[in-house]
Amino acid sequence: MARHLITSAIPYINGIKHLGNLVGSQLPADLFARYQRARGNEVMFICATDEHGTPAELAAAKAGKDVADYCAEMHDVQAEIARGFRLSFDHFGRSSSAQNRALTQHFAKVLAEQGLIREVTEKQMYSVTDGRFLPDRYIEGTCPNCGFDSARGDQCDNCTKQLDPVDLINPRSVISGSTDLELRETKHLFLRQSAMRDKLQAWIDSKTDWPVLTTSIAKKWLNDGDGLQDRGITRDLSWGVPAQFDGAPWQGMDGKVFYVWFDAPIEYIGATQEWADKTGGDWARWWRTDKGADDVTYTQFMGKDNVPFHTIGFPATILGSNEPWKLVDYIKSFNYLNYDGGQFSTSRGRGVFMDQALEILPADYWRWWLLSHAPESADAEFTWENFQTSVNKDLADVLGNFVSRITKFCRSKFGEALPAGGEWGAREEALIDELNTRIRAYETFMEEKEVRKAAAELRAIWVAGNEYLQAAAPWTVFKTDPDQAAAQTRLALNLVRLYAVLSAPFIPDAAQAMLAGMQTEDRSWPGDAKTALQLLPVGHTFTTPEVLFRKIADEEREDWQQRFAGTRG
Ligand code: B3M
Ligand code: ZN
Repeated sequence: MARHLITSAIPYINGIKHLGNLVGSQLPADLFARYQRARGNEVMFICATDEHGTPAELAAAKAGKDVADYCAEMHDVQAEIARGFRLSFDHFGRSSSAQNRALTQHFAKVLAEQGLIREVTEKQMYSVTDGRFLPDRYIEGTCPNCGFDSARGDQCDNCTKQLDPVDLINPRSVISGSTDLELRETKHLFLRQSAMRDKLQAWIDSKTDWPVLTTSIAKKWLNDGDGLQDRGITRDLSWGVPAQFDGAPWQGMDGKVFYVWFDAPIEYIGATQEWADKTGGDWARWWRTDKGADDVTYTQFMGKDNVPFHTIGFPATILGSNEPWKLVDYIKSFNYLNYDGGQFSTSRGRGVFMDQALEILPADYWRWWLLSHAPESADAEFTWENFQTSVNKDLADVLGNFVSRITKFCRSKFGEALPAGGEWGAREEALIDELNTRIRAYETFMEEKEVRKAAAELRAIWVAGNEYLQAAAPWTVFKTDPDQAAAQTRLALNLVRLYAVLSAPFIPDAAQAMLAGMQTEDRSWPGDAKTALQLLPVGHTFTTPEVLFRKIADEEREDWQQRFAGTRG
C-alpha cells in the first residue's frame, strides 16, 4: 500500500472563494485524494485557511470585527462550503493554530542557528496617531502619476503604476485617516535565500517529470536575479505568529510577526499536527523522514501565482533547517480560469462564488465541469453555454441516461433483480476489450494528475456503455430471445456499479446514488473488466434510482448569466 500526502494551497480567510480558486487547487487535490483512496492507498489530505497578514486584518476591520473572531467565523463558513463541494480533507486546519505558531517559531530559530537569518534595518511609514508602522496597503494618498486621490501605498488602482508609500502626495493612514505620518527606522529578519541558490537549483533540476508550468516559473525566479534575493520574513503587524518568543536568538522584534507567506506553507505540517492532536494519529510518519515519511509520496496542488512560494520560499525553509523534513515530490500547478469574457474578480464580485454555485446546482455538476475543463495547459474560460452543454450532454444524456434506461428496462421486463439466462457474445467481448484499454488509460492519467485527460477518458468509458446498449438493444432482442436480453441486462447493470466506482473521484454524490441504487457497497476497483462485470450475481436486487442529473434549460442559463454578470449582492 502506497502512502500519499496531498496538500492544496490554503485559501485566504478574507471571503468566499470563486470557482477559479476552487479549480486551481482544492478540487483537483480532492480528485487525486479520492482516486488514491479508491486504489486502496493510504492518504493524508490536508488543507486549511490562511489567516494571517494584512488582508485578514483589513477584512476584519471592514466587517467591524475583532480579527480573531472574524477568522474563526470565516473558517467555519469556508469549512461548510468545502463540505458542500465534498472536498474530502482529512483535516481542514487554521494557520492561526497553536501548532502552526510553534512550528513557525521553531523553523525561524533553526534557520537562525544555521546562519540563514540576518537582521536588516529599514525605513518605514509610522503613524503617530495609530501608534504603529503601516504596511503599504494601509497607506493611501494622491497618485503622483495620474492624480487619483485614493492610490494605495503599493500601487495606484487607477493608472496601475507601482508605487512606494513615500511617492504618495498627502499620504494618510487607512486605519484612522491621520496624516501624521513619519518615516521611522524598523528592524526586520531576512531569510538568506541567496545562500541557498545552488541547493535549490539542484533540487529543481532533478524534477524532470514536473509540469513545465511549475518548473518554468521556478527557474525564472532562480535565474532572474530577482527571485533569489534575501526575503523579509517579518512584518510590523500585531496579527500573526509573534517573531519574539522564549529562546528566540534575536532581540528587538517585539510587536512584530512573521510574514504571512513564511507561516502559511508551514501550516501544511501544522494542520497535520492539528489532525493528530484531534484524532490521536501520528503526524510525524507523514512529515519526518526519520520517522517513516521517507516512503511517502508528497504532492502539492496550487494556482500558478503560488508556485514561487512553493518552489523557492518553502523549500528554502525546509532545506535550510537541515532537519529531516519531508520535501514535496511533485507540484501540480494550474493556469487561471476566466469568467465569461473577462476575469473572475473577488473585489468586484464578478463570476460565480462557491456558496452561490451550491445554491443553484448540486456539487457534482460543478465538479464535473470544472475538472473536465481544468486550466492545465493554458488559461480556460467558464461560459454558461459551455457549462449547460457539458452538463446536458455528458452527465444527463450519456451517464444519467444509461443508468435510467437499463434500470427501467430491467424493472419492466424482469423485475428489480439481475435476470438469469443467456451468454455473452462478440459484442460483449468487444466492449470488455475497450473497457480494459480505457480503464488502464484512465488510471495512467489519474496517476499523472492529467485532470482533463482523465475526465475525457472517463467520458469515453461512459460513451462506450451507452453505445453498447444502443447497439445491443435488449428491448428489441427481448421480443425474440429473452435469454440474450437477460445476459445483456446483467452486463449493463454491472456496468452501473463499475461506473460508480470509476466516477466517484469526479462525482462522488452521483456515484453514491448509483451504488445505493445497485444496493451494493462494493467499491472494489476493476482489474479485468470481465470479472468486474460479473460482480453482481444473478438474483441480486436493486432499486431504480431517481434521475441522476437533470438538464439545464435555456431560460435558467440566461437567468444565471444575468444574475452573475455584475456585482455580488
Ligand atoms: N493563501 C494564496 C491563495 O489563496 C495563499 C496560498 C497559500 S498556500 C501556503 O491563492
Ligand atoms: Zn495613478
